[in-house]
Amino acid sequence: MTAAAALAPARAEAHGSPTTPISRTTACASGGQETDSAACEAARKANGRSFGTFDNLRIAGVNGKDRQVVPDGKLCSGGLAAFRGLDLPRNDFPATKVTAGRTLTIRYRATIPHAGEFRVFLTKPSYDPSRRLTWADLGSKPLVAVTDPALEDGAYELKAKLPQRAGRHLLYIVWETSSTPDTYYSCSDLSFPAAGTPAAGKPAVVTKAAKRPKTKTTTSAAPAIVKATSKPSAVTTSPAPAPQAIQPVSDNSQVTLGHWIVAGALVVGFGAAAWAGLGGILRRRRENR
Ligand SMILES: [Cu+2]
Repeated sequence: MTAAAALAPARAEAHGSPTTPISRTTACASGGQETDSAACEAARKANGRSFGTFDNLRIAGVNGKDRQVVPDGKLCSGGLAAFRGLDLPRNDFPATKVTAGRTLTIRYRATIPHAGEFRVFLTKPSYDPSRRLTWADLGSKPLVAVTDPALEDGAYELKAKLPQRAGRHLLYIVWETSSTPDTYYSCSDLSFPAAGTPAAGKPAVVTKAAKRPKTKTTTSAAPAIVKATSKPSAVTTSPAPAPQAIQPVSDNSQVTLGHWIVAGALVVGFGAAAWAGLGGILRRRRENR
């Protein structure tokens, strides 16, 4: 890789999003993993423009006032136009199969690590997946809040014990960084066994899940991602709530101070390396032609 490639703007704009359980941005947004799913296609259509990159759903200057800044019905997009398709109340976004009573290991991929606090919310039992997510759906307290968790293989690891739930739910993660002005938001779709399913880990869980149209499970130890391939029965276009005042939000093009520092360090580092190895690089480039 050349110094110029390493300094490409895309790097400086990269930050993070959960990959387990897979978030809607990780699934559908640019650089995502399940972008061909029907939900992602519908989300892209509703978005009316291409998605922002999957790790870049962030708002500057929130300072913990999530509920005042992010409007009800727009929690999954953070109210950002570049992600609004993710607010669609659909039951077929790629979801992760989970079990109540078990501890879920969350992997929050950090394309650029930042110090800060993660607040993990789970929708209440009353949550209706055919309606847009609101703050009231999440209750007042997070399942867990963790400051500066360990970074393992490029992802922050968080653990949350899951309370009793049935069917589709959302895990909403707020990452309020302290080393930049930004707060990151994400929706991860969860699929609990339907109500009345026997206890955790029994084969009945699999049987029940098989009722879902054409599910597909991964073979890794990570929770399986449920991929609904049929058309959803849920309404996909319920109107958004009345617009609310929202503070100016960051856009994809914004590069905050913390990232300038990262970019600056890269410039200095690569500058020194380039200076030291200039002769060698030039020779190699000639040989490569
Ligand atoms: Cu960042």
